[in-house]
Formats: sequence, structure tokens, C-alpha cells
Amino acid sequence: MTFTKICVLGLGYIGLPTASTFATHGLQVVGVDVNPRVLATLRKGEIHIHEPGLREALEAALKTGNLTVNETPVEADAFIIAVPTPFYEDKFGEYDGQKYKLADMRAVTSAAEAIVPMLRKGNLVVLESTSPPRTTIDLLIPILEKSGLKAGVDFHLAYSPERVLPGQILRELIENARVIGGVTPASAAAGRDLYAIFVKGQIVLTDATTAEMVKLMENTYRDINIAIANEFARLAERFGVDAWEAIKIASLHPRVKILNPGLGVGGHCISVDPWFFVEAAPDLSTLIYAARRVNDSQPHFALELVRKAIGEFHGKKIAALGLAFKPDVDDLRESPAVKVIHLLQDEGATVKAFEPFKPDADLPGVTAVPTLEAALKDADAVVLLVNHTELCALTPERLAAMTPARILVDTVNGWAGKDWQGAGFKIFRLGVRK
Ligand code: SAJ
Repeated sequence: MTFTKICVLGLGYIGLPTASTFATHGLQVVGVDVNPRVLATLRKGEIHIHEPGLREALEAALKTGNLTVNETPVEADAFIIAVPTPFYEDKFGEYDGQKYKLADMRAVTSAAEAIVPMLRKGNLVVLESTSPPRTTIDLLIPILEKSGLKAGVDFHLAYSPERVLPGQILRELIENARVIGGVTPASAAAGRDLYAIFVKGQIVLTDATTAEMVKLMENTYRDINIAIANEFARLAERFGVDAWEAIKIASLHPRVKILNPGLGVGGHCISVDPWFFVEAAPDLSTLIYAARRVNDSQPHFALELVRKAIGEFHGKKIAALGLAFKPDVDDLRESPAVKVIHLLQDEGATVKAFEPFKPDADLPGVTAVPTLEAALKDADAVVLLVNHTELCALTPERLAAMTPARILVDTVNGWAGKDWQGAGFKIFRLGVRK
């Protein structure tokens, strides 16, 4: 199949880089978003999200004249749905006495409904949003067939998940392997013809439900592996072992690669996607459920470590270093560092937080200060929450000169291997019993 014009619905972390990349590769692209502020920002050539290289990619796309933005879809050869699929904050399912989260598919539903009046014979529709298994078949087909056209017969329909790592989206979009699952083999082949326009990685064709499951398996696999690392850290503390040393040694085994313990799993992918399995089949997802629980409760373990370090929280001033959900990004969504700060405050501590990648961070219930100095200057204790390269690079001497605090809590193993004692500090490390 050949393509001249496409519509990308949803101009967020995935839709915008995807739309820009198609435009710079010669397609006419209409980017669609329901948020008028997003459209106004993009029309000015500015971006509403932070991703290295995205501003340049958007500028290049706008310069070609190939990329325009619009409130609603227009007629096109292909439609790509890249809208968010979060979970409901206030609705839960229950199985065997345990609550689980439910996927909020309203954005996918309304994007599909918006396509219906524009859908023509021979078009391709691709869903990219991470979705529960069978979404393409059970949710999308009935909506799109309201057009009077039949999926897999009159129009092609496929599921192709994004698998890019925030911080490296523009590169991974092009270089990563891409899976495309069609409701028919011809739909998958049409999807391949579209993405082959810019994808340099391998393109693997399969059916739609397999492609949905592949995406969920990848992130669930990572979630479970992080959970076991966190559980090892808890066990190491109990047994008086340095978890980091033990993990390093165990990982010398040729078939063992243990991930890093920390504050649990943040971001909008890995902490969300495993729930889609639990919701779809709670009776079969006991391990997945348990891993989610371990990772979600990890901030409480960090809290207990700080309690061990400083004793009474009331009246204590804490400098919290890092707010992002992982190192060297500015993304604060679902950040476990923020959860730790809320827990510390609930216990009565006064917390000043500094995020080097977002010095002007504005989060409800968090006092963020614009400089490291401001966070440190009157602190009683310093807690490292994110192993951003620049925070890990702090030397004991430099820190000693910046703060009266002499108690350090390292929750991410960012300050290992330095002579903190020599500079007068007492250091408490997650996964290491004092
Ligand atoms: N984390 C640990 N220990 C580790 C590794 C990560 O605690 O050893 C934590 C991080 O600090 C962070 C969270 O896990 O809070 C997730 O970070 P990440 O870098 O593992 O993943 P994301 O959420 O940035 O991106 C993931 C990627 N999936 C996989 O690596 C399997 C990415 O390829 C997906 O495209 C993305 O989810 C997504 O959008 O689904």
C-alpha cells in the first residue's frame, strides 16, 4: 500500500514525535489533538512536553510544510491513534478480595469515534496506545464498523505498540524493532508499508492480539524484575547484607542479570501496563499483581530508612534531591520520589526538594526550590531520591560545605564508594543494614 496523507490522533509523547518523523520523511501529516492549548503551542512551533531533540524535529517538520495540526481528523490514507490509556483513579475491580486498577479507554474510544466519519474504503487504521489484550478486536472494530465498512475487508486495521524509551524517543522510534499486528495478514502488511517509511529496525508482522500482548509482556517483565530486585534489597537489609554487592556478584552468573533496587517503579508505562493483564485475567495474574504491590510499596521502605536515620520526623528539615521518575530525565509523572516526599511530610518533616532537570517544578504538596544550595542550606538530613548523574557526582567535601546536615540517606545507590565518613557524614543506604 502507498501513503500520501496520514492523520495522527494524540500529540503527546508518542504522537508528536511520530507525526514529526513521518512529516520529515515526506508524508503529509495532520496531527490531531483535543486540547486547544496543545494545538496553539504547536502552531507557534513550540512544544508542550520535554524530550531531547523533539523541538528540532518539530521545527524540521513544520519547515517542510508537511505537518499541520487540527482539532478533528480529516480524510487521509491512514489514521494512527496514539492517545493515553491511563487507569481510573476512582474505579477498581476486585478479585478474591484484592482490588485492582481498571484501564480508562475513553480517549481511545473517542479517537476511534472521531475517525468514523472520515473512514474510506482502502484506508488503514493503526492503534499505538498501550491497551488491554483484545482491545483492537473487541473495542475498536465495533466502533470503526459504524462507518458501514468492514474491518479487514474494506479497511485495514492493525495494532502497533510504541516501545521507545523516554529520553531517547526520536532515535528509538527509527532504530527499534517494530511489531505490527493486523486483524488480517493484509492489514499487517499495510502497517508494514506505512512504518517502513522511517523504521530502520526489524519489522515483525503478527496478529493484533499478539502485538497487544507483546507490549504488555515487555513492561510486565521489567516490572517483575524490578520487584525482585526491591525484594532482594529488603531481604539484604534483614540479613545484614549489602544488596548492591550481592546483586553485582550474582549478576556475574552468565544467566543472571538482576536490576537495581530503588524507590519502586515510576513513569506512565511500567507502573500502568501490568494492570491491563490483571484486569483482563485476574485469576491468572497473581505474580504480576504481587510485583505491582511490591513496587508500589517501595516508597514506604525508603520512609522507614529515613526514620532509622533521623529518628523523630517532627520539626526536622529534609533536603530531598531529585523528583523525576528516573535518572537524567525531567519527567515527574508517577514519580516514586514524589511519593516519598509526601510520606515524609505526612510524618511531620519539612521537606525542600530540588530537581536539577526541572528547577521550576510546580507540584501540589511539594516545596520545590530552584537551586541545590536552597535545598541544602538549613537541612538536618539530605535524602538522595534520584540518581541523576549530577547529583551522584557530588563529592563529600562539596556537600559538607553546602549543608549543616551530617546525615545522608541514599535510596538509589548513587553515593556508594565515597568517603562520606571522612567528611563527617553518617550515611544510610537502601538495601544495606547499618
Ligand atoms: N527502575 C528501577 N530499577 C531498574 C530499572 C528501572 O527501579 O533497574 C525504575 C526507574 O527508576 C523508573 C521505572 O523503573 O522509575 C521505569 O523506568 P525504565 O527506564 O525501566 O522504563 P520507562 O518507563 O522509561 O520505559 C519503559 C520501556 N520498557 C522497557 O524497557 C521494557 C520502554 O521501552 C517502553 O516504550 C516504555 O516503558 C513505554 O512507553 O511503555
